[in-house]
Order: sequence, then structure tokens, then C-alpha cells
Amino acid sequence: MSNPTPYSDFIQQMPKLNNEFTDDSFLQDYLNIYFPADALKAIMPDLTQFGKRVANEFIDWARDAEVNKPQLIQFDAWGKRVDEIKVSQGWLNLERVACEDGLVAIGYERLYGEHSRLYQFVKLYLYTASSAIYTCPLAMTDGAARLIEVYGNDFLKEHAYKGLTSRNPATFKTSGQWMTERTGGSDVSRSMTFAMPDGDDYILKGHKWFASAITANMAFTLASTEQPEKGKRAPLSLFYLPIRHKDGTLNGIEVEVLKDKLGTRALPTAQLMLTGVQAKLVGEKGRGVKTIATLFNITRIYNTVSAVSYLRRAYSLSKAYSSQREAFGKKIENHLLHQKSLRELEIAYQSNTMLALFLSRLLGREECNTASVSEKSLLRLLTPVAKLYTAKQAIKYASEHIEMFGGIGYLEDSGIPAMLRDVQTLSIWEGTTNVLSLDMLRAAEKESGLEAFKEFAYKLLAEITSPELVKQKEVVQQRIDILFGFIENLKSHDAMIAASRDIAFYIAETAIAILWLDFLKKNGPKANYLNTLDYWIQYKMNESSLHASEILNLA
Ligand code: MFK
Repeated sequence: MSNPTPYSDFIQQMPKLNNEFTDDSFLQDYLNIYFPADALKAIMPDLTQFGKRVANEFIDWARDAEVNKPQLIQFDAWGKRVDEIKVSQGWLNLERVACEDGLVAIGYERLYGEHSRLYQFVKLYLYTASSAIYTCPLAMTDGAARLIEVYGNDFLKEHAYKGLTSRNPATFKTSGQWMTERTGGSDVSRSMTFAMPDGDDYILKGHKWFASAITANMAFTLASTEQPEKGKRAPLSLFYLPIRHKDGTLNGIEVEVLKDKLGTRALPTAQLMLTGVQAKLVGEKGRGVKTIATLFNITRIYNTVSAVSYLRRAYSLSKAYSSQREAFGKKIENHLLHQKSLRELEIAYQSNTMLALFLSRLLGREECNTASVSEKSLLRLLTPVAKLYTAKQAIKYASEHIEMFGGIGYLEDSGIPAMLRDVQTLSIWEGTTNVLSLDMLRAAEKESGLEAFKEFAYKLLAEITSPELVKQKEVVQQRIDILFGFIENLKSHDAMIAASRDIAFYIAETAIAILWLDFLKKNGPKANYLNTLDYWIQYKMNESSLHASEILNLA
């Protein structure tokens, strides 16, 4: 090969990941504390081999899926409407391993009782950043399985649940979740899909604006069984539908177009006309939003775990690159400012992971009936809080990640920009930051979420007695007092609404501080982690942020 320039034959080597499980010492420490020792021994080989695969062939498959975008074929050569979706081989491979590796199944096999969710979400944390976001269909599939567990009848348990939780690619099934219409993405109550009784079933007619993973086998969707009376909201009900009939034809659905999105390009997201879908009512008529909340609370936890997966990947790739790339006479890992950027990225991935994995532990407890009433309320409150916080952090650090690669990070064929484009959706789908702030309020007002948070905080803080942690404990205690003092002094409900987003961010950061204290108590105050907590205490939980809406004269 000829020299690229007459003066230098230098070619920068690509950074290479080793094993995303064994290289993640924080994750190992976390599991050593929070996963029962015997069970951890049993799952170690699985996590180790999975960590290796996500750093190797999965990345190639994800790249294939990203480059060879899904295609909609609306008509066959003879003019027959077929609406087939062609996806890449990489996407199909990512689906197969997700099934075989039990990325949904582990949560329902419950081999390790309440800890099964933690095991499952650790695998998803390893998988997502190498999956071209195949995690999206998995999230909806998992949410659908949980929905059926809670609300499903024998038919759904037999015909849907078994496939959703299968490890056999021949019987594995995925689900979609169609909530968004032209009239409303956040305000789902404005839906204009109608359901007409048809024997024991219903026929659905309407339009769905964003239907992700249209290659799914089934979907859960909302429709009204009544035309809305003037000025009155029509109550929505929840319906289950198979997407195709047994002969492969679509179940009264026309795929109008595949959306041209900023990111998640491997994921086929469709716009659909429902021309007469045969569907079954799920749960109580008129209680559709409440019923489907069981599903979207799961997908919101997946969103959180996905965000931290990208944060981890931003760190591991940037770190690998910094040990190879030289500038100004030395490796960039030896430049002080680069060290600071890397350290902040490390703190971000570990701190957000702390919150995400705590949520998965709470979910495991709720599903195995070992959670107290207060823990259930805490899960309800922290689900929107963690979703909104980690999504914003992922976006911030995906941008930093690009910068840490310099110009190469801006090149599409380096594969690096895809992360920034993909994570941008994490703060939109499954509820925007503002909608989730309001959901945090809903959880606070209707499900004693704030009382549960207070109980959790004071209980864990009371258990911190080590002299090395006492100073930090006092600061965190003070920040929590500030939060509850601020809420008590709010003058109106509107003032609470206006401050809700800042409150949600503050709760996320104080929850993380408390979780670090608990981790340090159990792990022993190792210098690096203690330094992380000191940084967190100094630069997060900024009480002045609570007053932003006041200063802006909003309420
Ligand atoms: C990679 C990971 C993720 C991948 C998945 C991505 C796939 C993409 C698919 C999608 O994007 S699907 C679209 C997602 N859309 C949303 O998440 C909608 C966002 N909007 C909201 O969340 C609104 O707040 C909401 C639709 C819930 C507002 O609806 P309503 O009907 O105006 O709410 P309302 O009246 O406050 O609540 C109705 C009932 O539901 C109440 O119960 P009750 O009737 O018993 O009082 C609420 O308490 C209950 N509810 C609402 N949110 C809840 C909930 N219950 C539990 N948990 C919640 N989060």
C-alpha cells in the first residue's frame, strides 16, 4: 500500500473493546454486594461469555442493521398489497441471541427469585449499546408479558405469554405497544381509534402514528368503544391483536410508511392505518390507560437501563481510545484535561447505573411479592424519575463521547455518531421529560411516592455509621431536608407543577447519593468510590435549581 502522505504512513488504530462484563469492575463490585453469592457464582460464566460477545460480533451485527435500514415493500410484483418489512441479517441475529440468551425470559423464569430482574437487566445493560436498539422490541415484549401476568386471561397466557417469554427462536414472539396517534403523543386521551363489538371480539378502525418494531407478532393498543360526546373525553380501553393472520396476511392493517427518524434507524417504526383489526379487550372496559401503564412502566425501566448502557459504552470506548491516541507528545489519557473528562464520564456511568440497577431490584421485589407497600410506592415514584434523568445524562455524555474522539467521532462510518442520534429518543419515547415530571407528581399525589422516598432515604442514612462516611451522610441528610422543606413551602398546586421537573432531577441526584452511601457502607469506602461520592455531593443536588420556576415567575 502506498503511503497516505509523502511524510507519514501513520494510521490511527481503532479502539477495541475486550469484555464488557469482566472489564467493568464497578459492575462486578455491585453484583458482589447486591447479588447472592451462590447465585452469582452460577451466573458468572453466562455474564462473562455474554460480555465478550457484546464487544465483538454483536457490534458487527448492529452496524449491519444500522447501515442496511429496514424497507417496506407495499406491493408484490402482481400488484397485491403485501406490506412486508425487510430487515437486515444483523437485526435478525440480534433478535435470535436476545431470545436464546433469555433477555426477556430471565425475568419470568425467576430462577433467582427477586434477583432475576437484576440478572436480566445486567445482561440488557451489556447488550443495548451493541444492539442497534433491538432493546426496543424487547422492552415492549417484556412489558406485554408483565401485562398478561397481571391482567391476562387464559387465552393470552396460552397464545401470547408463552411466546413472549420463550428462549426458543422457533416459538419466540415479540409485541408492539401502539399508543401514539396524530392527535396525541403525550395526551393519549385524544386518541381517535374506535372499537366496534364483533361477537366476543372487537373490530378496530383508526390510525396509529408511531408503531415501533412493526415486525412484531402482536400488539397492545388503545381504542374507544364509544364515539366521544361533544366536549367529553371518550374513555379508552386496551386491546390485544395479532398483527398477522395465520396465513401471513395483515390483520386489517395497512403500513402507510416507515418513519424517517433522526436515530434508531435499524428499528422499523411504522405509520399504520387500522382498516378493521380483529382484537380482544384486555382488562376492564374504559380503563385502558391504567391497564397499559403496567406495560409502559416496564418499558420506562428498559429506557433507564438503555441509557446507562450507552453511558457505559461512551466511557469504555473513550477510555480505550485514550490509551491509543497520542497528542502533544503523549497518550491523551495522560493529559490532565482529558483525564478530567474521562473521570466525569466514569462518575456519570457508575452513578446512573447505580440508580438503574436499584430500580431493577425494586421491580424484582414487587414481582416476587417481597416488596413492602413503601417499596412499591418508591418504585412507582423512581420509575419516571430515573427514566427522565438517565435519558438526559445519556444525551449529554453521548455528545461528550463524540468530542473525545475529535473529528473521527463526527464521521458516520466510524459508527460513533449513531449513539448520539439513538439516545436522543430516550428522552422522548415512553414519555418526554416534562410528561414524566408530571407522572412523578402523579405518583407523589396518588401513590404516596414522596413519603416512600423519605422513608427510604432516612432508613438508609440511619444505617450509615462508619466514621469515614459520616460527613457525607450529614450533607445528604441536609439536602433531603431542603427538598422536603421546599415542597412543604410551595404555595399552590401550580407552583408544584412548575417545579416538578427540577424536583425530579433533584430526587434523582439525592437518590444516587444515598445509593452511593449504601454501596460504600457495604463495599468498604474504597478511595475511588469515596472520591466519586465527594464529587457528587459537591456538584450535584444543587438546591438553587429547585427555585428556577419561582425566579422565572411561572407560578
Ligand atoms: C429502549 C427502551 C424503551 C423502548 C420502548 C420504545 C417503544 C416506543 C413506543 C412508544 O413510544 S409508545 C408511546 C409511549 N407513550 C407514552 O408513554 C405516553 C406519555 N403520556 C403519558 O404518560 C400521560 O401522562 C398519560 C398517557 C398517562 C396521560 O393519560 P391520561 O388518561 O390523561 O392520564 P390520567 O387520567 O392521569 O390517568 C389515567 C389512569 O392511569 C389513572 O388511574 P386512575 O384512573 O385509577 O386514577 C392514573 O393514575 C393511571 N396512570 C397514569 N400513568 C401511570 C398510571 N398508573 C401507573 N403508572 C403510571 N405511569
